[in-house]
Amino acid sequence: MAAKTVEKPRTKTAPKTARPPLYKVILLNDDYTPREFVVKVLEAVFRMNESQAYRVMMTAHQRGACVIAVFTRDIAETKAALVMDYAKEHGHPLKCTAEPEGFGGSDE
Ligand code: TYC
Repeated sequence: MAAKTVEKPRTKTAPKTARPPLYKVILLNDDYTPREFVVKVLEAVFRMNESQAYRVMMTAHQRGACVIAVFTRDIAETKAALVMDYAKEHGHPLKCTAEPEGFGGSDE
């Protein structure tokens, strides 16, 4: 009987490409910034439609804060700064921060 060469099954391993850490952009509530202004800023900076922006604004209004979206660090920080600059220009104390995602999460 002819010898058979047994081929080792090749297990395909997906190349591991490191993903950049993500940052949450968080909208904070305050007692002074008008609701309509918050909605306008969210529409402009995060390209939300009015109902999406309204929902995010109301969540921050009722719970104190709301995660608007998640981006890489540069984009998150730039968008948070845009929100604050725009608010400042209009004399509103609106606050928006960028913070690393995942700390304290249960599924890491
Ligand atoms: N609380 C504000 C008001 O009653 C509205 C507001 C909502 C402000 C969300 C900030 O992130 C905010 N006028």
